[in-house]
Amino acid sequence: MENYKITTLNDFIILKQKDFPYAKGELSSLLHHIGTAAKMVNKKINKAGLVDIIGRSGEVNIQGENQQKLDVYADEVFISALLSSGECCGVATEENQNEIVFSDTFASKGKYIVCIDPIDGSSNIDFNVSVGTIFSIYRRITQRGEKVRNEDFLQEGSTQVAAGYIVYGSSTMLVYSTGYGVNGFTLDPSIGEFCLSHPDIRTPEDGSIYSINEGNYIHFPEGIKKYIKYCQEKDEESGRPYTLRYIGSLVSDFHRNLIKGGIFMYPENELSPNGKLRLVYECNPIAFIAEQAGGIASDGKQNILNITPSTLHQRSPFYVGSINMVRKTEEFLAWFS
Ligand code: P6P
Repeated sequence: MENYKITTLNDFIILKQKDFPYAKGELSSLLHHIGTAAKMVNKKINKAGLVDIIGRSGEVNIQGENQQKLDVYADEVFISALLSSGECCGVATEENQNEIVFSDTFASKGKYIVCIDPIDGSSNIDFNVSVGTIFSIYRRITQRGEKVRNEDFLQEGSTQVAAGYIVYGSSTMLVYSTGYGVNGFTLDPSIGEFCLSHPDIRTPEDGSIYSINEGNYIHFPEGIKKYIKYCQEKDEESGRPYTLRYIGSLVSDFHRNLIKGGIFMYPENELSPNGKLRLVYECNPIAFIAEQAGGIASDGKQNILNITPSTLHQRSPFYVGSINMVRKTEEFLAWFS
């Protein structure tokens, strides 16, 4: 008899919960609700060209960026799912200036807070380029039952309880870690379930892909200019020249490099002195996944996960992926700073 055994995301969450004798299912419930919200957003994205969900909402978000209709929809769906989980007492999202406090009695007893970029790369939606959702889960610092406060959302990335992303691409995948390795689930639309497709993802220590927006070359630090030339030199022993792959959607670029090996770079530059990517809800969750898979993430000088955020929307230079490639980049930045 053929083996039709599939492990759905919910099967896996419950299975793994058994590894934690003291787990009461709170984190499991939170992850389950994130999975449900992801399916709802996926449904809209899949019809993006057909229903009135692409294009600008006419609003501008707190980043001063034109809000896409999908940004607004996804923000509302994930916030609503997190509230209904009863395990989350507040959310920080890219679309809102301040953290959202869940003041209802039930939710205010939640043990966790979530930081999320509901749709990363949303400007790509209108051109059918893949986009993603990125999330990060922490235990709250404030007492359960109290109102969540700003400091609950400004914890060092190394204290994350879990992190993950959804990539809405040729297939829709949810990849997450609770600190015990990284696992990937592919959505099977025929049964509406995320099914385990990439168990125990490990990223190669070396890769031959570098991902960076070379259009900003003249604005990069000297060390990054030199590293890009290093990637392009011929050196058979180290497999150079490397291949440049850049989709312009963090989750898609990172996911490809996580599986194949490679480095994603968004440096500080003359136009954006601290880079473009947000520490709290983009860099930290991606860094957590990278490290859990055997990779590393740096701001060019230090491990991203060791930075204590000062503000919700602060940016950071970001170098993430195969450990030997990130370390080489740090060397070039040090040599040529
Ligand atoms: P640039 C998308 O807007 C995003 O936030 C990330 O998903 C992506 O990696 C980056 O910005 C692309 O930025 O400046 O190269 O277009």
